[in-house]
Amino acid sequence: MTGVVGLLAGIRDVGRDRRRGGWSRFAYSPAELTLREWFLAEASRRSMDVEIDRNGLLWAWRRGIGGSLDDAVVTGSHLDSVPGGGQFDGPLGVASALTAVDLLDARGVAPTRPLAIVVFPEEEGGRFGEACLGSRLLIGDLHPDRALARTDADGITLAEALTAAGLDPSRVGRDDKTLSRISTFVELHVEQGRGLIDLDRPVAIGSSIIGHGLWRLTVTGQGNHAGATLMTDRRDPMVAAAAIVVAVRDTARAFSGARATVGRIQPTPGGTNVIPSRVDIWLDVRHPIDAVAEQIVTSILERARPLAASEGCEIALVKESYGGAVDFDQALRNRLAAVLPDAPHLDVGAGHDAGVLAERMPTAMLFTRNPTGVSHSPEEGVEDADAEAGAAALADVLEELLR
Ligand code: HGY
Ligand code: MN
Ligand code: MN
Repeated sequence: MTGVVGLLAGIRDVGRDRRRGGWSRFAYSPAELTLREWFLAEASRRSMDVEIDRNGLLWAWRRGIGGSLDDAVVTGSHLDSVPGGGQFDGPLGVASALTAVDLLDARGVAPTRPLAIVVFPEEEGGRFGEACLGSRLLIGDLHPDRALARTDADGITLAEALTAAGLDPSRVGRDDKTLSRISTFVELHVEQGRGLIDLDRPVAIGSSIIGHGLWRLTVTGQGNHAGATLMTDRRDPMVAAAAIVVAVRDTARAFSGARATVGRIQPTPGGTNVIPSRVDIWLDVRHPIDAVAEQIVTSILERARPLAASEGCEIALVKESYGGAVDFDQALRNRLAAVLPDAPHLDVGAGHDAGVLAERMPTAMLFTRNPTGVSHSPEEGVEDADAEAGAAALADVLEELLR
């Protein structure tokens, strides 16, 4: 097998998660480090100059005339995953970018401008809790000290993970030199909804991304013994947390277009025969309008406080990460539409590094049909023919942008 399907087949067993099912490829974990090496090897095989920048982003360059790296057209995506995720969220964009380079070579396209593929670390925030960490460090949207101090579930900091991966944490931060090289960024990604199924098309162009925030809500009560503590003597944060999770769902239902999810809940200490002393709930709240996303969280807090109080518990809320709503550059979208006239335009509910870079340069997205419409799950899928169609569409777009 060649093309996208062949490339993805070559990494299919990297990071399989036997406990959860699906794939768990956390940033700078052995699985993702293996994928990073895979990418660098595949790019080198295509005579691309590879480098790892100060923020841990991987770059593969086809230099322009005279070896120039300026005014570059850049494509790429991420390799890290959510816990127990699918195999296409991220890697499909990277494999499609490598295949698009092959297609441009086969067409004899000899661009005068540089072409690059970039791989962003920690797009999911699955290990350190900051979504789009790599791209946000690149543009200076995330302070290095905050990022480096973030810890994973084992208490390992990003600084320690970077050091273990052979990178220098002291160099992390806004990188205007790298940003100045990029004139346009286009990311291909698996669609994470049903848009293309319902429209019966293989590839779409991105219109917008809704705003996406992560908050940590901590419920504090009284830790105690599960057997020796009478029901009348308890201040159980797990009971309060359960009521709050339902309130999160009810609040979101009251705001049209809102999404609110509790996918992660963590009792401390977490013993089977222990009433927890605290429970952490992570809120993933999204809305097309940033101010409304904030309003939703305020409403959740207003409901949560009395629910906690009725169990003799208290709550505290910390905003962990926020990516604003994005409308992709209209002029660039028009150029893509001219190249791909049959491609529908989709508003998407998932966050992407392209949404972060959109703050600093014209960016666009392409989406490849997912026949299940399910993502962040092993059920995420892409048909072989659609995978190759997506790479061909990306090659068409890159050829146009490189003119
Ligand atoms: O969560 C998201 O929207 C993306 O998959 N990181
Ligand atoms: Mn994802
Ligand atoms: Mn993704």
